[in-house]
Amino acid sequence: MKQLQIYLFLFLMIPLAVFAEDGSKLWLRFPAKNGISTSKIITKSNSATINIAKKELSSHWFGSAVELRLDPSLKNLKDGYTIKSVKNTTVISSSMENGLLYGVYHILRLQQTKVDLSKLNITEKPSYDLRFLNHWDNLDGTIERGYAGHSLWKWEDLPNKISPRYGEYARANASIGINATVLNNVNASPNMLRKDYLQKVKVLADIFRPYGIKVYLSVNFSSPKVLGGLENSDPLNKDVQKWWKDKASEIYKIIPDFGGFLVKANSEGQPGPQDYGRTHADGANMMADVLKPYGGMVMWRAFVYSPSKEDRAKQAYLEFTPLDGQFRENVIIQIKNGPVDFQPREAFNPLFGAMKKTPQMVEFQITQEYLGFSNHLVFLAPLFKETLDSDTYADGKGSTIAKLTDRSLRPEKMTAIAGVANIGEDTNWTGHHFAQANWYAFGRLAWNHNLSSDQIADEWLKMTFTDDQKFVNPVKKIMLTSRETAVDYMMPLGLHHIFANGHHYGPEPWGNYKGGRPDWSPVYYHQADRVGLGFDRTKTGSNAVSQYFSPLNEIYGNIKTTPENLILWFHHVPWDYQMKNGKTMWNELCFKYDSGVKEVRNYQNTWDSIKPYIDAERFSAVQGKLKIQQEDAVWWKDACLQYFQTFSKRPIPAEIEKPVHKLEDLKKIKLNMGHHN
Ligand code: GCV
Repeated sequence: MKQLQIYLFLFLMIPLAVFAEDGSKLWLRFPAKNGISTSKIITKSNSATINIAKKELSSHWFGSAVELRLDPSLKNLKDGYTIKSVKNTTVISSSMENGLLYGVYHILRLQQTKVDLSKLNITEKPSYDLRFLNHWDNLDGTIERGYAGHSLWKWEDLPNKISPRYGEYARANASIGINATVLNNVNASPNMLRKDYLQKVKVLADIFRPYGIKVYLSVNFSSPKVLGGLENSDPLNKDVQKWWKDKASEIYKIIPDFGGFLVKANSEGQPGPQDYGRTHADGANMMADVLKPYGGMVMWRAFVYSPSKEDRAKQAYLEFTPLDGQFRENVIIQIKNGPVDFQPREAFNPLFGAMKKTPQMVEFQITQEYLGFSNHLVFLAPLFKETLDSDTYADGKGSTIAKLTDRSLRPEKMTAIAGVANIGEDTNWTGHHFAQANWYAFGRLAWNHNLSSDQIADEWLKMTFTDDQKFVNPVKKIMLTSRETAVDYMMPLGLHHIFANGHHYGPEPWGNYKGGRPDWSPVYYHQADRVGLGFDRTKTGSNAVSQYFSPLNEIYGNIKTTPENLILWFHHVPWDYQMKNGKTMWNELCFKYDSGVKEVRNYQNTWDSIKPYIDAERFSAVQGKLKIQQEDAVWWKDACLQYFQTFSKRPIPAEIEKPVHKLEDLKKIKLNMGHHN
């Protein structure tokens, strides 16, 4: 009897388990056809990629007949495509098979978001040739700055045991046009290039290939010495050059379409050419030369800063601009959006546009190292767009970072964009259900940087949850304001890097790690004193403003013309400085922190009100995360205002919620989240 009960129980549970809304399906919730007769699919092509396209259509497409047409005359669209309604057929054309697959995902998205499918006339050309995810995954399965569990890549099991998630990962990326992936951490283990690991990488490359995704690796500059037993890794040493040449030949024998290397060199303790008195160009070019015969490329990161007296925000520019024109054709400089490090808000990196002869690409961080990990709901499309739409004035007015990096303003060369992935082995891939939207948004913007944040949020919500406007409208509002809200409760008015040491989760504006590097201490960045708050980067200070093209150098150099959302980034502002709304800087700071907290509470109320429209499981998961976010916002506000008050000596305005924590108690919090800086 007991056994029967157990069987019955199991029997009843199975359907529930199968249909549990655990987020594992991401935005890929195309309705299943379940026996409904399939639409006609016409194509002359036959390949693994086309088979995937056909399978997606036969499983999920309810519309008219579809023709997949390879058309060499569309070469100028690269892996873009056209979609046209011709009589009763939807014709997808591209000069490349990947393009046809992207076209299929496009019409499935239109179907899912209930767009009229009868008169389609669409032309899509990607903004960037290479649309990268960068995984900071270590070979031991941990992920640097990963908040969604361990790595997807099961190096111990490979090459023999294959996780079904490798294919699901490739499919999700293809559905948004991501076509390149760097599998391992930029703090790279030399072992990544060992023969046994390359055999494992090959298995992943084989799975990703039909989805149009190429594999790249981060490499450790000291590999010849550490792995090859050479005396050094000097890029001008012939033995070192030969080692890399042989390694490239070995890699391409195993993975013929291998993409190339991503390199973090002479940065945060990583080895690099400067260890031997050589330049970044010497190092990058040596690697570029060995990859060139195979069509491979080098992405050389500009995230460098040494423990010098110079303002950290100036260093990448100082090191890289003198090297302009010295890099090989197949080198591209990969530059973080801001000059410090993925802060909630930074001025854009002045290196963009400043190297006129060298291709440059943007690196964004999708994983929320500085934005509440996978606990806070922060939709990043507005942050990405803020950078891309920034006018550098490098080639005159209108020289936005988007137009410089997609090379619409400069002679054609390869173009790329990268996002540091937020993906792990968590069932829902990204920890927070809404963090999936950041993976999605990055992919969509890499494909088309002209899309609006609104459109991306709208698509994603409809695909991931429901198209019921009673859900979409209020929740979209949360998404679109969420980044500014996080800035308000963490670091308003241009404050930056006042995070707790190491893990970067909570506030630690009092952090002053004597003996360590000054630029790893929050007090270095906020410079609070009796007079005021903020980092003077004008002529009287570090003069970082001089790295911007005119008129930005003058605009940022003048406190009156600096946008107020960056005022503490560029200026040391007196506590009583009058802001545009008439408040003193101190009072404005108080109101900003307070409004951040209030906004999160509004999000909670909104979220509670949409309960009827979505599944209980994801509803309560997000509800729980919002609760944490609200508590964290209060923590940020109480810590920062009470700490800065010890300098401002001014009262917190009466209209503002009184602090609920004591500063001494907050100073004692030490989260055990590890990490070095
Ligand atoms: C991969 C920041 C992060 C580091 C990261 C580094 C980088 O400093 O805290 O974890 O290392 O950026 O981008 O190289």
